[in-house]
Amino acid sequence: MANGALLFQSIGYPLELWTPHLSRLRPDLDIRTEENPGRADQIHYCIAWKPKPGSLAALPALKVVFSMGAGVDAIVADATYPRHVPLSRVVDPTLSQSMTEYVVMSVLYWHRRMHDLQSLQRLRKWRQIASPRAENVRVGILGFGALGQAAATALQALNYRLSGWSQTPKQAQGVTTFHGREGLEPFLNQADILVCLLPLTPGTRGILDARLFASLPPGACVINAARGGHLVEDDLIRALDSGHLRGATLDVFATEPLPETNPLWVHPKVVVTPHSAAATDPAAFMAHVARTIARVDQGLPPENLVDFARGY
Ligand code: NDP
Ligand code: OXD
Repeated sequence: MANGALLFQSIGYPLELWTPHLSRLRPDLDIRTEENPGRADQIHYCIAWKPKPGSLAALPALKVVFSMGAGVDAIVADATYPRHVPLSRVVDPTLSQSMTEYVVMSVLYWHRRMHDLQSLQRLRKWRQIASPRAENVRVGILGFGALGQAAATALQALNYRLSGWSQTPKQAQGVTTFHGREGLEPFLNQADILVCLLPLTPGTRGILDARLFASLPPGACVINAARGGHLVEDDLIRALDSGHLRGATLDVFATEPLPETNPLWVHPKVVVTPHSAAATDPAAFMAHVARTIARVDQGLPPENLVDFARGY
């Protein structure tokens, strides 16, 4: 019998999609929900996505918090988060695969002028549009971590010219790497298609702004699959309307769901998707939770720990 309960908190998804996977792996685990949390001092593990501020601080016996997503900004933003409790995030091949699919789809869409071809189809116009060869298209990945590196590997197989930007120096075969603030400008200057896969932290909030867009080559395209807080929406609209940027694919927004009145919905150079680039796979996530609980029971540290000083 596990000597502590697990609480599902504010996950925003139907629980029945998730709990059976964990119950199968750990039938002994006392799984509780927000509706019936029981005694707070019995809860050792908590699964959270966008927890109410203060709610984790109210659990005095917590050993680990599991973020249901790769991005932990909504959890780390809670100033009352009990920092002595390790926060474990999702790093998983199924998530990397989904994000890779989204990034490859979006890069090909802008590279192969799909947006223009669809406009021509609506006008019943038979006109061919040439695209450069992939080896002449420079794709820059802003945030060269678990997801960025997985996407880069797939894009390399299609012959794109890859670069990556990270906080610390990185080496990756066939990828030109840049890091830190001083590496940002040269990285941007050579990115025909920019893919944002950064975590949202005080250092990256609002990074996709007028200054950054001005540093991209004319005709560049932007793909944001990270967080809406990275993007200054008005700056993007201005850069698109001026013709400096050719197009944008946006999966994430400052306000989600994207309000009906938001001009991005109908902008002729924007593709909107509803935060669906890469969803956490319930079976894979619960396998990670069960594995981590087993590790903690053996006195080992949890996997995929968030560094609170860095914020990701
Ligand atoms: P990682 O932590 O593995 O990678 C983050 C990368 O960003 C690292 O390379 C890191 O540098 C870099 N980075 C962070 N801060 C800075 C900075 N200030 N300057 C330069 N580089 C920086 O994260 P993941 O790849 O797992 O996930 C990335 C994000 O994708 C998540 O935080 C989440 O917001 C988003 N996401 C979106 C989904 C969707 O459906 N739209 C689904 C899943 C995730 P270094 O390597 O040096 O630490
Ligand atoms: C995540 C997400 O961070 O789904 O995993 O956005």
